[in-house]
Amino acid sequence: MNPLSVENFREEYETRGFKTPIRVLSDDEANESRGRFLDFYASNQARVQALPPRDQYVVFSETHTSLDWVYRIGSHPRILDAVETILGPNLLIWGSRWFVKMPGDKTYISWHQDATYWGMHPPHVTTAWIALSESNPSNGCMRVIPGTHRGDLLPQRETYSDNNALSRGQEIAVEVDENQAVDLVLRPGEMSLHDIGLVHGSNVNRSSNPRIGIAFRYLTPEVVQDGNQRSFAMLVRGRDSHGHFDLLPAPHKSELTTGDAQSQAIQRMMKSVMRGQRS
Ligand SMILES: O=C(O)CCC(=O)C(=O)O
Repeated sequence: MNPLSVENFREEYETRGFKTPIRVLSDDEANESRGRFLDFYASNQARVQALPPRDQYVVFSETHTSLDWVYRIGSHPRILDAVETILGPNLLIWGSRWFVKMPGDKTYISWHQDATYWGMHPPHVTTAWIALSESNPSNGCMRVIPGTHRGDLLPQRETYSDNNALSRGQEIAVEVDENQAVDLVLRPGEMSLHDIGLVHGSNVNRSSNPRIGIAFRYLTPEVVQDGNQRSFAMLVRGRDSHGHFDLLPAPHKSELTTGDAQSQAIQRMMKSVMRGQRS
């Protein structure tokens, strides 16, 4: 990107709280990753279908810590270039989560702000949501309320609703003006970036096409997370001279095995859910 485009990119993100669409994967890369995801989904389908959407994070979270092909998506140079434009040259992946809505699923995601639960200071955190299928209003694309990252955090309540893909069914407890909502329509291989404070959510998939995407949470090494327990992260660009997170190595396996890094990562994540910091 030339310096003027970098400036415009950052200005748009800072003003609206998001930037979209950004082409990051080629068609071949997106097809290959979707194929790998569908194999992963098929081998975990029984487990996924036995769980309400609220609990499916145990299968869909933190796979970048144990699956090499997921790690390759999160460390893709074009994704990191865009994230670097927002956060600067030193980048950690703190978490990842597949957000999947197959046709017929009742899964939705209530309006929420990530910052309420993650306890990150300073809030130098952005999410890259990468589409591996079409993502549009009919199959329940992500929706955002522009500019909401700039105000105070809104009150949220926990509903523990089964069909809400957030682990505690957390939702904003005041009225959200849906007339302001923007649909983040993405083609396979495109992504959006959103700020940790932005109000966002998504509706049920009412189409006959799957909606498949993965969200990576990036932060800068100076960020500190509230709480006594150290969290983990992966350094994907630059260096970490702060040491606030336990750094995990890149994975080398293409399939999950019992006792691997993902299980440990999820155990830690569940502890932070219990203390109220994770979605
Ligand atoms: O996938 C969605 O519709 C919502 C994703 C989300 O809540 C997030 O990435 O923080």
